[in-house]
Amino acid sequence: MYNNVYVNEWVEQMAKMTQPDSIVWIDGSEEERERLTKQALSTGEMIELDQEKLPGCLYHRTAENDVARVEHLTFICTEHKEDAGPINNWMEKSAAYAKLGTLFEGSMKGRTMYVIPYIMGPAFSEFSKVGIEITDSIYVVLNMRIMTRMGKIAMDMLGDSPNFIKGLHSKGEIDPEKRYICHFPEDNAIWSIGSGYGGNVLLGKKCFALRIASWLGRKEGWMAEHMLILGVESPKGDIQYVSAAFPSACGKTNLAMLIPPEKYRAMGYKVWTVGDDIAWLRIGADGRLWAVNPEAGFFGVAPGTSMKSNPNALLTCQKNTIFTNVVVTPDKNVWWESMGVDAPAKAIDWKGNEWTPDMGTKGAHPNSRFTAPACQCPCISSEWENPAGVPISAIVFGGRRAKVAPLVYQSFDWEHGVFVGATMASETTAAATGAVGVVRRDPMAMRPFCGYNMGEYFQHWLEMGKKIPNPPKIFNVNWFRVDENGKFIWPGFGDNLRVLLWILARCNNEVEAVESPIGYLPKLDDIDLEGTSITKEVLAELLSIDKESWMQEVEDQKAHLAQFEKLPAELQAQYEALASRISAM
Ligand code: OXD
Ligand code: MN
Repeated sequence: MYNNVYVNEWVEQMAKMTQPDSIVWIDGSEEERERLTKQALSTGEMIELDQEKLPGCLYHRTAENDVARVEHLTFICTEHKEDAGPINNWMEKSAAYAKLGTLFEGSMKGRTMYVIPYIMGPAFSEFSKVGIEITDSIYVVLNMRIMTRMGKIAMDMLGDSPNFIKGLHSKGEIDPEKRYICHFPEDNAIWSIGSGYGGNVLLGKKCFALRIASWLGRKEGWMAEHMLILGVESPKGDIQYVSAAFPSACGKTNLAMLIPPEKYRAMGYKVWTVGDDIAWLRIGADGRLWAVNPEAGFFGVAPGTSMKSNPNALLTCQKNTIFTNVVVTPDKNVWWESMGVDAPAKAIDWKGNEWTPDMGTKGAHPNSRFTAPACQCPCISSEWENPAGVPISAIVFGGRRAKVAPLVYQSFDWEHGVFVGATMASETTAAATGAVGVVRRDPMAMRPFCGYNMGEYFQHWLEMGKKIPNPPKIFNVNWFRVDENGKFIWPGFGDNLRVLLWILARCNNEVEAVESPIGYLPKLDDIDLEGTSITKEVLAELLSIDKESWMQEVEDQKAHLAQFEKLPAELQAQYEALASRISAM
């Protein structure tokens, strides 16, 4: 037990409801890690991997019915529906407590309750906040050790304050019919039951650092965003920081860990990772917007991660990593689809069954993951734990658009940039189930993660813009335009640095731009193509704006914006201005 009476009282109440056999207070020590690991290995909850090849690495398999975030079972629970808004699932607060209360009643009987104090953000930073997660899963404890700063340090930061986020998790029966991920932003509380999968149960991540934090950010004048943060170091040694929001499956982790093309490496350019998923942003004393990564680890998707697509991610997870739902080889190594190495002749798949590559089934679940400490990343920024954060020069939005969006454009100003973010969209790919090419609007990539009414969220963005004396410039990128054969035109990956350099040149007022109906476009000479197979003509194609496609885009945006009864008037005006610029083309 720790000394904080508010924590102790709450833990006692939760224990009364869930009735665990015992309570373990997590301190974050090495001795504790060893003890819990041993215990998890003895019950089979974790499997030890080859400790020579993968020192400190463990493996876990979730239930087959429990492999991803469950948006349809995720709720914002407030007193009034309008506070959750039109996009979120809503449950009335007391009804939600009652409904989940019956599921939590006695759910930890025969189990141990672990109490995990943790910090989101660097310890003792002005940005940072403390949470306590109660869980009956050792897997959760071991993952939270990687993803957050946890244990005694969090209680030292909390002191005797009542200001902590109360997270309650129980695996319950791992039954999709009895699975709920509920957020109570009015009470700083999260209740999650019936799942053992990361995004639903590592409550510091999506539940706290995005849903609850976005609510707190609005109340307290800061922002919690689904954004990577990276630094670009020039040959002169100065570093400028960019934050970027893309929907899932658009390459956020890859961009955060970008390796510059050969030519740029030779010149001395470097890219440094501050974060790959979440940014907390505040206005600094110097009038700029500053950001921290609230997390301490990466919870990355394994399939597709290779020495070609993202060597830095692969190198990050060579030790002290928890792998979930990938393939385990007979010599206790890991494998996944598109890892860039041959499939093992015979192995155990994510379901725990014998598997051979010719079976026609995937060995690793498409959403299988690695949980790895950020400090192990070869390109981790020296500033990643700076309590003051890093100053953001540019905010970048983006998505997968086969035709409509150009490679890059700059918004006219902050307000227009908020409109660009609010109408952001991505098209479904053949890799996902369902129809191909369906446009899903995902404002600021926050559709599944905004903890309150999205109309008010847009308003908050507008208010922040008025309060930041020297705001970042806002851009939109699209790495995914295709040619008439459906092939990507832009090479992507490391070559995306060429676009980032134009973005930074614009922030530094070093290059002019071409005004277009949708925003400022690069001049053809201002994106360096040397070392690529892209010609000026192809670049012109990548930057072209097709009137017909944009007429359709504007129509689609209209329907999207119409669902927000609290849409700020500024965004409606931005919409009308865009529509008339397009029709005048
Ligand atoms: C994630 C997600 O896991 O956005 O980061 O789904
Ligand atoms: Mn994410």
